[in-house]
Amino acid sequence: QKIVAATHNPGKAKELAALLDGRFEVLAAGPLGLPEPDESETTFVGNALLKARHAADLSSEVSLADDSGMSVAALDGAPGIYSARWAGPGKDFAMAMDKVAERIEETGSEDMSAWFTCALAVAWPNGGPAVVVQGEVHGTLVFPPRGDKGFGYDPIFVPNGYDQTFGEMEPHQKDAMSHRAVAFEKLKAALFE
Ligand code: ITT
Repeated sequence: QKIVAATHNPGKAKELAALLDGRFEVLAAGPLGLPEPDESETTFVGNALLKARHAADLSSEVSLADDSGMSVAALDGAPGIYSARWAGPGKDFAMAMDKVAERIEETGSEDMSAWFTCALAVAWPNGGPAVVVQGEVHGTLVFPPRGDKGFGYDPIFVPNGYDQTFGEMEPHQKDAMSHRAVAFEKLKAALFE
């Protein structure tokens, strides 16, 4: 069975392929030449559904999309669905992580709690109902950033119960308990149980 991974983010594509664990032939959106849709929805679930539907319609293959982001308690949940956009067109996450630190400092809050959210959506090319699920992982932010094994905001996020940031963990450790892994378990339950 083929599946289109409807993402243009290589960090995500790698984690999704690891979670799918060879059970599907994964076709990547980039090499397929699928354009990136405008993420016009206001929730993770809405944007995941939009991206999965868009890829399924264009590729005529079953498509899996991921919409995700990091939310900071002291910033009332920002950057949230705007996590990618905080890094700008140059995808500068060092700058985005600095911005998170600065914004928290401006609030005067000492609350460093944050969480990652991942919505995963699967859509079929015939336009049937899509399936969507959402997973979260909670943790604490640390500055300066630590580790270069992950992507995005991984170097500033320490999941609860661990000492290392997502950026310091081995990929298999992150893949065992991340927001993406939690969502993936729910997706399997929704599709196959
Ligand atoms: P696609 O829409 O093509 O999938 P994107 O990077 O634009 O790629 P999103 O709109 O879902 O994807 O933005 C999610 C951003 O949130 C992403 O760019 C990361 O910076 C951040 N993010 C999501 N999951 C993450 C993770 O596991 N670790 C670190 N940062 C993550």
